[in-house]
Amino acid sequence: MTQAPHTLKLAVIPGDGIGKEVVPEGLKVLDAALAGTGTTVKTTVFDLGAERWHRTGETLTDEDLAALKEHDAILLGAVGDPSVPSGVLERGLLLRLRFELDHYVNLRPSRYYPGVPTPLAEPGDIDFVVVREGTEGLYCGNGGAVRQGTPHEIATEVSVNTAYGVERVVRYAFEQANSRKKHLTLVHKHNVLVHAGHMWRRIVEAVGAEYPEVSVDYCHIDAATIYMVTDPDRFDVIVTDNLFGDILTDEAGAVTGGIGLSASGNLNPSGEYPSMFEPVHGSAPDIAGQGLADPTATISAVALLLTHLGREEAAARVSAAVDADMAARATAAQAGAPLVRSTSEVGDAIAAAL
Ligand code: GGG
Repeated sequence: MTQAPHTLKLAVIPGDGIGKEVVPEGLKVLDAALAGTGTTVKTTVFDLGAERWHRTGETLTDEDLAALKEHDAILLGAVGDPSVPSGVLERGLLLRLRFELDHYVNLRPSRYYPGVPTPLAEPGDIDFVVVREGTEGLYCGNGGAVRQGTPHEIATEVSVNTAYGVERVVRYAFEQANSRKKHLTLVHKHNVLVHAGHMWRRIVEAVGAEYPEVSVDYCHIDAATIYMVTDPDRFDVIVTDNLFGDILTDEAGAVTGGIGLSASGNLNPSGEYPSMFEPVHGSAPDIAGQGLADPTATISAVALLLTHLGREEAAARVSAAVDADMAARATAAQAGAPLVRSTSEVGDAIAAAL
C-alpha cells in the first residue's frame, strides 16, 4: 500500500573504517525500498569520527547534537580507528550519542539463515532478540584512575544500575516477548554481582507479574555464552545489561553466520530523540578500504529503521531481499562455490531484489 508522501530526514554518520563502505550500501537499499511509496529520504551526512578528531580535536559537539536531534533517525556505520587513542571516539562519540539521545534500548535481533556456513554443528531454528540496556552499566563512564604509571595505580569502572533505568528496559523486553514467542530470559551474574544482579531479578519478577503469559527464566552470563553455542534456539527475548549484551550479541553474530550480518537499533522508544541504527560490528581497520566488508548488517539495520518509523511494508521487503541473498549464499556454499562479492556487489544484489 502506498503511504502518504513524506520526507524522511535521515542523519548519516559513516564514521570510520568500513563504516564508510557499508553505509552507502544501506542508503542504496533504503532508496530502493522506498521508491514508489511516496516517501523520500533527505540525508544529512555528519562528519564525525577519526578524521574530524584529527582535524579539530572534536568528537561530538553540542552543535552536532542539536543538529542530529532535528532528524527522524540516524544511520551510523562504525566508530573507532587505531590512529586515535582507544576510547576517545568510542566514548566521546558512540556512547555519547547513546547517552545524550537516551537510547536506553539496544535491540539486537539474531536469526539463522538455513544453509549459511556457521560454526554450529546443529544450528536449529535460531530466532531471538537481545534487549541490551544502552545507557547504564559499566559503560556509563563512572570511574577513574589515580597514581597512573606508578606501581600503586588504581583504576575503577563502576557499574551503574538505576531502578528507573532497569525497569524501563525490562518493560520493553516484556513487550517484545509478548509480541513474539512469549519467553524472556534474564542474563546477569547475580551469584557474584549481588547488588545489581538482585535488583535486576527483583525488577524482572515485578514487571513479569504484569505479563503472566510470558514465561521467564534466568541464565548467568557464563552459562548464556555456552547456550549460545550449544542450544541457541532456547532463546526468544534476552534482557541484559550493557556489557553482557555487547559481548553476547557479538557471539550471537558469530554463531549465526558472522558479525557482518548482525544489525542493531539504539532506540529511544518515547520518540523524544531520534533512534540510531547501526551494524553491530566495528570499523574493522584491517579490512577497511578494500571492498571486503559485508554490508548486510547495515542493510538489516535499515530494515529496523524502517520498522521503527512505521514503514513496516518496506522493512519487510528489505528483510525478504536479505533472506533471498542469504539463500543464494547457502546454495552457492552447498555447491562448493561460495559467493565472493565486493561490498557494493552485495548491496547491488539486495537492492535489485526489492
Ligand atoms: N557499529 C558501531 C560500532 O562501531 N561498534 C563498535 C563498538 O565499539 N561497539 C561497542 C558497543 O556497541 O557498545
